[in-house]
Amino acid sequence: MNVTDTIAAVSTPPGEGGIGIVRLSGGRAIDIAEKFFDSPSGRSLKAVKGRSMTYGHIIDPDSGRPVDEVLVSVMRAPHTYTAEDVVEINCHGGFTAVKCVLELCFRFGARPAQPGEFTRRAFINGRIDLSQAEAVLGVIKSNSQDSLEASAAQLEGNISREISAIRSQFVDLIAHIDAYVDFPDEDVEEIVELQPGIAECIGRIGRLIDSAGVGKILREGLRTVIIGKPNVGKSSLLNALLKEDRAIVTEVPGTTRDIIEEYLSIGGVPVKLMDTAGIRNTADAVEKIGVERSKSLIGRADLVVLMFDSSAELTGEDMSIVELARGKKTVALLNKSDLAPEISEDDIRNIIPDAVIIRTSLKDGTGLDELTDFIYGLIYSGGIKVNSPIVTSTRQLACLKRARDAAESALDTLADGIPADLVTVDLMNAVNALGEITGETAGEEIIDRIFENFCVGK
Ligand SMILES: Nc1nc2c(ncn2[C@@H]2O[C@H](COP(=O)(O)OP(=O)(O)OP(=O)(O)O)[C@@H](O)[C@H]2O)c(=O)[nH]1
Ligand SMILES: [Mg+2]
Repeated sequence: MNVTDTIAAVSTPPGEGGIGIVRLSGGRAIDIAEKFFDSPSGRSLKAVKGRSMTYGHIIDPDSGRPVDEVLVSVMRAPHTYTAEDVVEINCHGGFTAVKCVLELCFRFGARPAQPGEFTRRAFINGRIDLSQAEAVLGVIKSNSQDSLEASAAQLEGNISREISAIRSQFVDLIAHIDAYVDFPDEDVEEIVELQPGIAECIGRIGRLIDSAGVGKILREGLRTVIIGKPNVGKSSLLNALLKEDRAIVTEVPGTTRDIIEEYLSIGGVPVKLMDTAGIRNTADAVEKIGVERSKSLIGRADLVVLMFDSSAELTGEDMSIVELARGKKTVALLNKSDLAPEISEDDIRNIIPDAVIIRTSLKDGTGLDELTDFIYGLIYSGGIKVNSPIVTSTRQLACLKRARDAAESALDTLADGIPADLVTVDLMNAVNALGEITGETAGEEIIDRIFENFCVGK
């Protein structure tokens, strides 16, 4: 790729909007924009130093016809998104004006940007590393407050800094071994010191690997299935959490016949919430299919919300639903707690010994805060906080696992009494695997694959 050419694309989503932005980046960006920009004050874009916004009109120089009234941002290299000269033309939102301005950019020498090419240039020009480039995508795609916060922290460099720190620790160890091999007599006892250093790096990598579980949930949402026999209040729970009447709620058992799926944010955590058909033995063909589907969802759930109607005695149906959730992370809700109780918490503990039990009433909102706290605590366990480095990319996770394997193999090599210089091979593998995360050692193919996921204009 020729980094010195100038690229252009529409950076706002297609369709009608308040404004539409055409973005140019590269050595000729300002020059090209100047060709069809006219400022009433006569101000030249080329005169801009640093960053500035100028009011004016886009005029097609060949026909002399006005295209749009615009505000043009000129941002001089290197303090820009791509680290090159960048021009952003703020047109009135709408398909035609934006398209005409883009065509003018092409006519005067820019070429169409490829998906993610602006961000790719930021990477190539060293303004951000690969992990930060991936975070840009994370920010765009984030679906809750917490996933945004994790991606924003990654964009700001929290993963990069941790990776670089571990990587340089490995590099120090390699330098240490090299010195030992070159001058064996001087530091003989020092070679033993390698073990704690490597073990410490493995621990740090392990913490990042552990965070990927949270990362996956922040990316995809916590898969949560509400199950229970008919009429216990499953759809009422979905509606209460969504704060809207999404699912039909009636006093007729068997109201919900299909799976209702909604994304929502519970305490900042993205949750994919599924309301299911009440599970019971039934002859109704439609209901039977619904019940079968609920069963298969349970298998893939991260969390099962098991609901009981606390105003009625436990039945055989409740028991068989409890069996379906065995082995899954479960929270038991004793719903309809506003009515006279027929089931106690001990009754639930007898059938689910380690159950987390919450009393709820969807009539008056009791227990919803407790459920929110439970979900939050479920995700941020083991010392992982929303602002600690959270690995949200499967690619980064794979690199971390390779780095850990290599470091563990180095420990094995040391333990086997194999010459120290052979340990450096393993440690180099670890260094390279970590370098793939930030991009120092990532090949063109990996880089291509990352930017393929971006949209044009980003
Ligand atoms: N008193 C009281 N009634 C409730 C509560 N939660 C739900 N209900 C009522 O219970 C009935 C059934 O509620 P749904 O939310 O439709 O129950 P469901 O589990 O989705 O039922 P199916 O879809 O038939 O399986 C409705 O009349 C609700 O108004 C509660 O906490 N207290
Ligand atoms: Mg229902």
